[in-house]
This record gives sequence, structure tokens and C-alpha cells, in this order.
Amino acid sequence: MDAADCIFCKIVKGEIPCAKLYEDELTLAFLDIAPVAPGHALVIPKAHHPDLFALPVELGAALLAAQQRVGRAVMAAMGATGLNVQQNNAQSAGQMVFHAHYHLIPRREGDGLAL
Ligand code: IU
Repeated sequence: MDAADCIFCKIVKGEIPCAKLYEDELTLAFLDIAPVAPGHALVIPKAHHPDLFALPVELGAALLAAQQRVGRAVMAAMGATGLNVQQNNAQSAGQMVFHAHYHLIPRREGDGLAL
């Protein structure tokens, strides 16, 4: 799939709406439309890279900074005591959207989530 058909590229361009949490020059974060926990957020690069292995290493610092910023915010907003960062590559690993992204999943003691 190229960028023209990519749903996350359409979100970046504003062609499809999202519940935006954060953006900067290189990254965007929004709430997952099918959250596994309240506050489940996605952090993505604005540029189209299909998965982790295609990400330019230089983009890693910007993505990490966004994960830290958004992760702290969703934890505070949800009263969470923990946070999982999940990142899937290829269909066999559960990837459904082929534009690299990080799941930020707020956790609480005894929330019963099995990830
Ligand atoms: P995955 O790692 O590729 O499996 O995750 C894709 C996620 O993108 C999944 O949790 C979807 O609920 C989420 N998502 C979304 O937030 N908005 C969309 O328009 C679409 C998928 I399509």
C-alpha cells in the first residue's frame, strides 16, 4: 500500500477526522477508534513509512519525544498508574494499518487487560 491509499496519511492530511491529542512538525497523536482501554492513543510519523523497519533512525527521537509527552498526558487524564507501548509489524504480528505507529495504552492495577 502506498501513501495515496493509506488511512493514516489521510488522517495526517485532515481528509479523515481523528480525535487529535498532539502534533508537531514530524508526528501526530490521536485516540484509537477501537480502544482496548480508555485513553488508548496512537503516535505516528506524519510521513508514510510502512513499519518500524522502514522508519528513518533520525525520526526515532521525534517519535520517542511524542510518546513521552502523549504518554504522560493520557496517564494523567485517565488516572493510570502504568502504560504499555505496543508496536506491531506485519500481519502475522497483528499489524492492520501499514503506516508505522505506536499504541500507548494506559494501565491500572487489576484492570484485567491481557495484551
Ligand atoms: P495495528 O497495530 O495496525 O493492528 O493497529 C491499528 C490501529 O489503528 C487499531 O488499533 C485501530 O483501531 C486503529 N485505527 C484507528 O484508530 N483509526 C482508523 O481509522 C483505523 C484504525 I482503519
